[in-house]
Amino acid sequence: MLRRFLPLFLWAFGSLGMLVSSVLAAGPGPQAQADQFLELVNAGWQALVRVESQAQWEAATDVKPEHDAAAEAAGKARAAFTGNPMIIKEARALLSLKRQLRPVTVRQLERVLLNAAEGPMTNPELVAARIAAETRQASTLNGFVFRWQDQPITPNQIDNFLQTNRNLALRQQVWEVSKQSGAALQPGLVELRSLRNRVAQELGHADYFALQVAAFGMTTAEMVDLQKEFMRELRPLYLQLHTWVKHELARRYGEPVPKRIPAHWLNNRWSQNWTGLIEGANFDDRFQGRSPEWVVRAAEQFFTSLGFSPLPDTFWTRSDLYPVKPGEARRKNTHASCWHVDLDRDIRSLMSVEANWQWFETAHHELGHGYYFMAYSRPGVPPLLRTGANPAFHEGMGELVALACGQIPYLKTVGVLPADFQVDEPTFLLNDALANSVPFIFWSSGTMTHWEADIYAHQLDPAQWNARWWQYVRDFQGVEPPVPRGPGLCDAATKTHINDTPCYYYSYAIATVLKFQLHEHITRKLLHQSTRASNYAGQKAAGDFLRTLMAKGATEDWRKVLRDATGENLSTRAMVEYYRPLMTWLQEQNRGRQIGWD
Ligand code: X8Z
Ligand code: ZN
Repeated sequence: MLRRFLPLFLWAFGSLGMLVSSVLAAGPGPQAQADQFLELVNAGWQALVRVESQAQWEAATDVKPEHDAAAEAAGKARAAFTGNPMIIKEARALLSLKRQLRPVTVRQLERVLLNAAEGPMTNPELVAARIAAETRQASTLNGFVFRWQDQPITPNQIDNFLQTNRNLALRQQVWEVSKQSGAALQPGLVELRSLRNRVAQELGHADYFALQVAAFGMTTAEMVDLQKEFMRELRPLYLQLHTWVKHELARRYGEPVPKRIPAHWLNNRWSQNWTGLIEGANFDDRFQGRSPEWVVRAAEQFFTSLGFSPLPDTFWTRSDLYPVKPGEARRKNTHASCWHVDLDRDIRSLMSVEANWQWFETAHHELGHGYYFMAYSRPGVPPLLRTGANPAFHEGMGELVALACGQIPYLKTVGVLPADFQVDEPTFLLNDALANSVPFIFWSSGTMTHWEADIYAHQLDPAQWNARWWQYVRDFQGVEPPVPRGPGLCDAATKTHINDTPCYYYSYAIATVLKFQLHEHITRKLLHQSTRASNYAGQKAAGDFLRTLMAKGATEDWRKVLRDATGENLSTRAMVEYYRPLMTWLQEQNRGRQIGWD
């Protein structure tokens, strides 16, 4: 195994030794020293990311012990370079002279330290233990087989069942099946909580949550406060939606109106998106007769019609886009993702696309990442800064495209809806708010962010994890489990990101807020269209705007990127404005009903 990495190691450490000794011997000024140092670190970073991503790709698309072992070895190889004490020392020394350095140099040096903090080789045993535990957890997650009535059932089958079946007793069974993986994942998560925190503390971060929010230039308290602010500003709309939905579902299931919504009444395993509630806005049957391949090609076409180039050929030959075929023994990760394997043109997506609405939106979201990768993979952006302005910008691009591809005039252009399709504005807006945006904020800013802050930053005892999880689901989302969930379960861990993308989920909340700001700017200022009935197809001005924003990568502060693009700071203003007609409609519908659950 190590033979595979040996040439890379020899090159990286040989160069590093020579470089550090030359920098330490009083030589050129700080900028020239930094340029020389960063030339080496950028090259090493790109080479090692490629090797590690390739190994992780194999482990995620074909779960096998030998692939886990290779991913673990590659993770250690990367950390041996990025977390090397010589690199940390040099980056710190140069940053102490930051006033003499160009801003883009400072940004790269700060990134070097953030990367180092993920695997600081000042404590090699700790880093090795973390990488091994991460690999084991990924393997348990990716290889988990859910079972219902003694038969395996895939996540797609669970989702499709909850989307279509109206029998509450069966829904409850399937909902409980969807929680099976939590108990299997809890021991690994307990171990990882401690290892991730200790790794982050090695370079002086308070805990792993603090390390992740440092990529936004924020503290944990600032990030949690921002999420609370989102919820404060959107609460009136959420309470109206919640009230309308519980009355609607009580009618559907012939049950009394509850205070909080039982989780198995909703179609999503975590109640994060409230889909399938509005008859006139269910587009699943519009995909009958179409293939999964058509769905992914349609997502590419969204971008080419805006003037972007087609995806590289290797996207189509190397991606893993469709469910494992029946009878095939291979197990793969079933959550959608997009990968920038070589920080250049090797872009791949891992999905399980079927021809339905959910995968149509998800495929657009994933290609949002893919086109962001391509936009900043250019000579002007050093590999260390080939990432989003912050992680939420990456997700925001995916979410913006998912929003744009769901607008009725666009769907008519691409043939998903017939030209004479009619839907009235409240119905469209109601479905959009429920399925894509408003309950999602109370899940992402509320339950996910607060629970992860509790376990990482506030050291919540594992005996309390499940109770705290459901307390947040009740308090933030107004949802409750159909049956009590005991402390031996770990329902949070059934969510992919809790395991493999920790302390990240607030990025999706920010992305949701951001998508409305970008969408409003594009539709009003550039396309002179209605924000609620727009059509991006063929609009090069929208493509140019997005390309300019994305091509920056992480070379500028995200606050400046946002202000330069839209003229305003991060704000729920555009989101509240988008749903304003819906708020009026809901207040009318809910007249005389008790609003909210308290
Ligand atoms: O995980 C995703 C993407 C991949 S970055 C499919 N999303 C979040 C989720 O599914 O929980 C998109 C929005 C929320
Ligand atoms: Zn994403």
